[in-house]
Order: sequence, then structure tokens, then C-alpha cells
Amino acid sequence: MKLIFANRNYSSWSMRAWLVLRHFEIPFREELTPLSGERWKENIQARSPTAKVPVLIDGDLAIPETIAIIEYLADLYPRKSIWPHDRKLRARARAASAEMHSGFQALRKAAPMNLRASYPGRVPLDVVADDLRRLEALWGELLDRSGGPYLFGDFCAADAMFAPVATRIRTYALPASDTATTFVEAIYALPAFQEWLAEAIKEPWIVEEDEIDNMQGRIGAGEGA
Ligand SMILES: N[C@@H](CCC(=O)N[C@@H](CS)C(=O)NCC(=O)O)C(=O)O
Repeated sequence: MKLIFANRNYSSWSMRAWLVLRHFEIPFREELTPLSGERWKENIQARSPTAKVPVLIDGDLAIPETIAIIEYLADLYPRKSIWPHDRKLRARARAASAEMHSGFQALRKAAPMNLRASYPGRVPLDVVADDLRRLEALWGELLDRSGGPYLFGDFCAADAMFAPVATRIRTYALPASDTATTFVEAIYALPAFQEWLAEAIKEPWIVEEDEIDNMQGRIGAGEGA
């Protein structure tokens, strides 16, 4: 199996899929296709049905869409707790992950993932206030129920889905309750995350369009990461 992904520093969807593979010790090969440069579009169009990353390749099957990748891995490895084993908790974890996939648009656009950066005060808080309120409510409810340190106790796919949000809180020093801060710290403490971060910091590429100043110029356009 091979995961095709993009710059560790910027590609939040790549990070989600990769964290699940690495944390659950699933054997896979890596192929990094940098998001910038003339050959990006050409390269990714040849490899990904959606021309986006991540893509999981298993034999003749190419799976785009992070949630589909996670579900495929959960099907392949039913004994690994990629989702919680309890059916009701699994439903909650899938609902939270689906909400992450389709929601938090303002936060995703105003605060692009940028792991190596530190930009306190650069995100207009009025733009992200509703998303931060919803995050606090969701994380608070799940962490109260599970007792932490992750949303469902042990790390699962839902935590991978929210890991990029945890990094945005740190990169932009967004206001967070003690509970949310503890979750952010738990993400940073995860060995798989530390491995990803260490590689991200070493990357040479700067992708101008994913830097906050350029994203803010485009708020309202695009999907956000
Ligand atoms: N819905 C997709 C989103 C994938 C996505 O937007 N990936 C970004 C990188 S984080 C991408 O490929 N961007 C390049 C482009 O849109 O040209 C998923 O869940 O995997």
C-alpha cells in the first residue's frame, strides 16, 4: 500500500490520513508530491482521481478522500481501534469526523495549517468565533465523556481528523479553554504527530498561496484545508 501526499507543513488532509496509517502501525510506502511548482498539477492529475491529496494506492485501487481512506483501513484492519469498538461511540466519532470534513470553513480559510509558523494574533477572531465556539462544545462534550486524553480516550480516526485544527490553535495562538488546550497538547505529544512535525520543519518549500496573508486575500473563495 502506498500513500501519496503533499507538503507536511501545509497539507492538513495528507496529515490526517498519514497519522492513521502511522499511529496504527499499518505498513505503507510514502510518496510526497510537493504542492508547489509547475509539475504539481500534472503529477497529481496522473495519480489522483480528484487531483487532490491524499490518495491511498492499494494494487489497482486508488482511493481519494480522507474519510474513504480511513474507512478502507478500518475495513482492512478490523482489530485495530481506528474507530472506537463501541457502536454508539463509533457513531459519535464518525459524526464528529464528518462535521470536521464539511464544517469549520471559516477557521480553515482564515487560519491555514502551517506547522512551522508562529503567527499569534494574525487571525481575526470575529471571523472564527462561531467555529471556535462549536469546537469547544464538541471537544468539551467528547473529552468529558471519555476522560481524554483523546476525544474517545485512546487516539482514533476522529483525533486524526481534528489534529490539523489543534495545530492551528497553536500556530495562531487562538483562544482555547483548558480542556481544548489539553487536547492540543495531547495531539502534539502523539509520537506519530511528532514524527510528521519533525519532517515538516525540515521541508524547504514555501507555498505562497497557503501562507496566511495570501489566504486572507482569498477568504470566501475555495474550500480551505
Ligand atoms: N475532501 C478531500 C480534500 C483534499 C484536499 O483538499 N487536499 C488538498 C491538500 S490538503 C489538495 O490536494 N489541494 C490541492 C488542490 O486543490 O489543487 C479529502 O478529504 O481528502
